[in-house]
Amino acid sequence: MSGQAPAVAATVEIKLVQTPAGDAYFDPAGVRIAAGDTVRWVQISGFHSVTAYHPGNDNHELRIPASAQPWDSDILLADYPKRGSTFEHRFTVPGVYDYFCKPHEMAGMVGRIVVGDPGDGPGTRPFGYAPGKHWKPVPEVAQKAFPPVAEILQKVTVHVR
Ligand SMILES: [Cu+2]
Repeated sequence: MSGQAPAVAATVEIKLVQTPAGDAYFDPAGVRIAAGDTVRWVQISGFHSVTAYHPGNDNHELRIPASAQPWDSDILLADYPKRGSTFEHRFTVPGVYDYFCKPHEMAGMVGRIVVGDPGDGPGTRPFGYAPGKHWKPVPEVAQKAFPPVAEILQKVTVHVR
């Protein structure tokens, strides 16, 4: 890769899915994008949120770059293509971003975005890396659901289901 930014920033789509059996997930669960790109989440079935792991979001563990802005879509309103079924966020700070779905975090509905190079920011650290902060821990079932950073770098897009 050259150090030059692409002339036109990309928009990458991630689906929010719930199967009739109740299985809920982001598809793809892992993506790699370039700084300046936008991710557009699209609610296909079920009701979901797209929420950054950040203390500003209900005291969750910080798992995005320290200088990046957190985001929280809250629960999206409808299935695509109805109004209120999508949410967009533009990523400008390189690093690893972990995020979750509020209704389904306990079911392991989490996702990971690598912007440019992963670096060594909060999203690359072990879960529970700062016990003194008393942040809400990432549930064990969610910890196991994140695609590894190395796999995202290798495949660019990682599907878990
Ligand atoms: Cu969900």
